Amino acid sequence: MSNFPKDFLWGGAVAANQCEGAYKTDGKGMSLVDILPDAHHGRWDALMHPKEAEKTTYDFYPSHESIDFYETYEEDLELMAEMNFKVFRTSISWPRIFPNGDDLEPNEEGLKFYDRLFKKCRDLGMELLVTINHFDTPLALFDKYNGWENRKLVDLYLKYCEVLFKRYKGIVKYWITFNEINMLLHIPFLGAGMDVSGLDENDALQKKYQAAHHQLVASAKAVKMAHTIDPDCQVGCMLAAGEVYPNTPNPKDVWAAVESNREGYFFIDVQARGYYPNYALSFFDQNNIKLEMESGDLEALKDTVDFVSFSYYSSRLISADPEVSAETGAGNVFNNLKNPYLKTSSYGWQTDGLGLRITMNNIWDRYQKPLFVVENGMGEKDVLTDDHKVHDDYRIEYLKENIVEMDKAIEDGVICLGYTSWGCIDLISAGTGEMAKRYGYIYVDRDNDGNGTNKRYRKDSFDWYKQVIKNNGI
Ligand code: BGP
Repeated sequence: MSNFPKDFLWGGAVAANQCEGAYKTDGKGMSLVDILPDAHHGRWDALMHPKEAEKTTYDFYPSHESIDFYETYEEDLELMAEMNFKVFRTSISWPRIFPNGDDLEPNEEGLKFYDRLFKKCRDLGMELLVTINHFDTPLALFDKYNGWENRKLVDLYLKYCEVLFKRYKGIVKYWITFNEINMLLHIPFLGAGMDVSGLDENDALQKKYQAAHHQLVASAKAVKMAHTIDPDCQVGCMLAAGEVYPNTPNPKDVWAAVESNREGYFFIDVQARGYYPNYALSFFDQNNIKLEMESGDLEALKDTVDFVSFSYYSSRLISADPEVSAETGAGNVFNNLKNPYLKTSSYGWQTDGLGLRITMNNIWDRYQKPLFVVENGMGEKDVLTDDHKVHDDYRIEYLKENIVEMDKAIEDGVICLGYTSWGCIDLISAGTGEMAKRYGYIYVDRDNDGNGTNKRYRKDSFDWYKQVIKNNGI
């Protein structure tokens, strides 16, 4: 017996910009990520976290075609239904709906794509979990306003939300306002469509927290709007989670971990509790950060989310000692230390199933709102054999370890709505821009240079996950 409730939502997750391709089709405008190929020698490098820019290889970023999900979604969703998916997480591409971000009317052709996609999901018996903004703010809003630094984005985002909530009332049951909202502090270009390069640390912090305030207000107003338009839908926030452990029992390391954990929780504290936490107000004071607010903002923040969703790939490790911290390992954007107790993938990401249980318990204890694990998985360079098989036992092992610990977290008393593992079908990696870093149960025959048949093949993990869902987690 497992502890998963019988209506637990098993499924998988993708994001529009990493799988749809068709980047100019049917009136779509350019998004932040669509400029990557051109920007390799210019803008993009400047906008990345310097450490990330060094190690990434953006020679070819096939986001323009990606895996052509725009064309192949029917076949792909059927494969997901074959795995018994109860829910499918995707995002809506904002510039498909508002190509310039501030257009007067939405782009009907863009909406029609999501009409078809969502209908297919529902016909196959899958609920929809939809991220409203997943790293692809319209490029025009970056050029015109420097993204979320500008208050104007709040209204433009809400206009976009209103179109979605009205059109997909009764169709989309679960919404997420922003993908990994705390990433704004680490990758402000992707997270908030803004450039803070060249600024000193304090000015950059000021701008990032101002943008954060705008997103937090926009998110809270979106929650209220969604509930008014469709009282049956649920709206969540999303954290790039992963408990930060202290490197040693030295209280200085423990305190560094407390502060690092708070940096992420800051966003969710506001979205799930409805007000700025004291530690944040004090941090703003100490760093001379002055948030510009409009009257009514603090009141608006009181509309809190229905559930707390998060991505979890691994735990993190921190030291207060600058010399130790210099030896940062790889991982999901945050430069964390390598934990000697954990296994490491070829991409340097570590596996910590128990860390998922710890993270879930901590988030649950902090907010007492239902959780949703909306990203988890292992990115590896898979090999397609001559007979079109992929023996990804390493992925099965990773997922098994995480699912077993999620089961224990539920036994601990955590309420969790569902689990959508990341990149259920191979897609473009957000962090490396590669096709080769694969997370899927479904292999897509396309390489980093865009070569291949683009055919889909079931990996070993496909059959394994199908059984996991069938047996509700056993
Ligand atoms: C998360 C993003 C996803 C996804 C994932 C894996 O931060 O929300 O978009 O890509 O990380 O990261 P990567 O693609 O870099 O392996």
